[in-house]
Amino acid sequence: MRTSPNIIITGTPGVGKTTHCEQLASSTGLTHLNVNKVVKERDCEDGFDDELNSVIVDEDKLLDAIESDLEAGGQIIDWHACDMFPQSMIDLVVVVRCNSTVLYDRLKSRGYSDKKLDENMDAEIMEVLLQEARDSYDEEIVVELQSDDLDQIDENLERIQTWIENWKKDHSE
Ligand code: DAT
Repeated sequence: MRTSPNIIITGTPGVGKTTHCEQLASSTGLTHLNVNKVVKERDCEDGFDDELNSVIVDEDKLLDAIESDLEAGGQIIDWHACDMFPQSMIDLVVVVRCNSTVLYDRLKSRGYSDKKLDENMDAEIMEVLLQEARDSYDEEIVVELQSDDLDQIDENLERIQTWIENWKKDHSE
């Protein structure tokens, strides 16, 4: 049994996943599992999508690479998809959301191509990641948190930290 929870922080690129994960890892001692890094370091790439200018991930390889970490628990998973992780290994799914105008500016400043920018804007407006989370996990463990400004980050972090403390209390022997 895990003594520390596994949490997915998901959402459209640019909403603030990595910012949340880094701060949570430093305040809670849990591990920031940056899937982007794992994909590169553990050779989980399965080609390149030229149109989207992004790596195609071999999900089986990725799952093999992180299986022991998930079993150990205490992982904060930072990834723009959530349906590949086994339900039994996940305790909380946070879908980070962002206002379209704010998100547009963040993605533009990353130098995204028009196509990539449009696709991501559409995904956020159509709530693609929120729907994926709701389709893949029990609704009680899926939480939607807004991340337009710094105050909201603080509020979100406080909520998640409290949730982690309660989870640990509930799961201690
Ligand atoms: P993601 O990991 O979802 O791609 P990120 O954490 O890298 O997103 O954040 C993208 C940029 O936006 C980065 O420069 C930090 C900034 N940012 C994220 N959330 C924010 C917030 N709530 N308020 C202000 N800036 C934020």
